[in-house]
Amino acid sequence: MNKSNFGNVKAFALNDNMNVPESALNSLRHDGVICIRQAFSQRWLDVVEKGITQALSEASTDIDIVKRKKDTGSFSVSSGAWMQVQPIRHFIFESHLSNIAWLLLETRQLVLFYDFLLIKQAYSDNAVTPWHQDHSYYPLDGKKAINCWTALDDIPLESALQFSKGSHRAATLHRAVDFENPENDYRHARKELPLPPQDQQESFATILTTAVDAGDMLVWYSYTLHSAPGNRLNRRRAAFSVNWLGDDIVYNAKPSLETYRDPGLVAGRPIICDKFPLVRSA
Ligand SMILES: O=C(O)CCC(=O)C(=O)O
Repeated sequence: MNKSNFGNVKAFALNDNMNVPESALNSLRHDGVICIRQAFSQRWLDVVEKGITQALSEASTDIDIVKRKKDTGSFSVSSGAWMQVQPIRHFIFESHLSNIAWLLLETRQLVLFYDFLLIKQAYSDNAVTPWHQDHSYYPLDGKKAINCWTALDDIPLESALQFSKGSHRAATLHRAVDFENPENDYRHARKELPLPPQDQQESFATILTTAVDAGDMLVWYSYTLHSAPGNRLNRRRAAFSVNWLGDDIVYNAKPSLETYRDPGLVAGRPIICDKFPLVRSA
């Protein structure tokens, strides 16, 4: 593989207030992604693991387990487990996570959008995450949306996420692709939007990546293009992410999954409701 256009995601440590330095925000604005080393201690990771056990034993109502052709390992995704699973609520509402999201979103209102669990089991080699923008899946206008993705296992470069540096700054919104089978047309996709580029050597000037340890957190904007390989390791590769919205976000009623909508939402209005609660305001 030609690695000439690869660089490292900039990494930061928490300060004494369990928050990130101003320089982290500057890098996020510029690159569209940052890494916070050891954002969560083992104590918090244990809380998430307890939540995963409950979510996978069918407490979570929005869960999919998929095995790709030729893989021995499956991959599982679950969204919005916080609504049913107490340890997930505990992590989201009681840890320092929302303080970090508050600072990085530069907002006067912080809204919890959804949590997302992604487990690629050992030898799920073909469980590739195609290049995509998270925003393509959202019926939302506005730019203040971030994904706070915490590694639950040590993830070496060969299984690590990759980001197109600065791609959040282009105004382009791409079409949603199918995570479960990237070769299928995604049923909720907006066909009027362009497909995201998949040829990374040709399409991206610089790809940022980094190996992570359990407890490290990547943060990126919903417009940042990113992808990940399948998991060729002989062990699980899992991550838990929490997606937050800021004060410029309004509902646009465009087609999307049930996960991202609620019957009471009105086009052009903020999305705050029981399903997408306001967590903090200035
Ligand atoms: O962890 C991964 O492989 C992909 C995560 C991702 O792309 C996402 O949560 O949007």
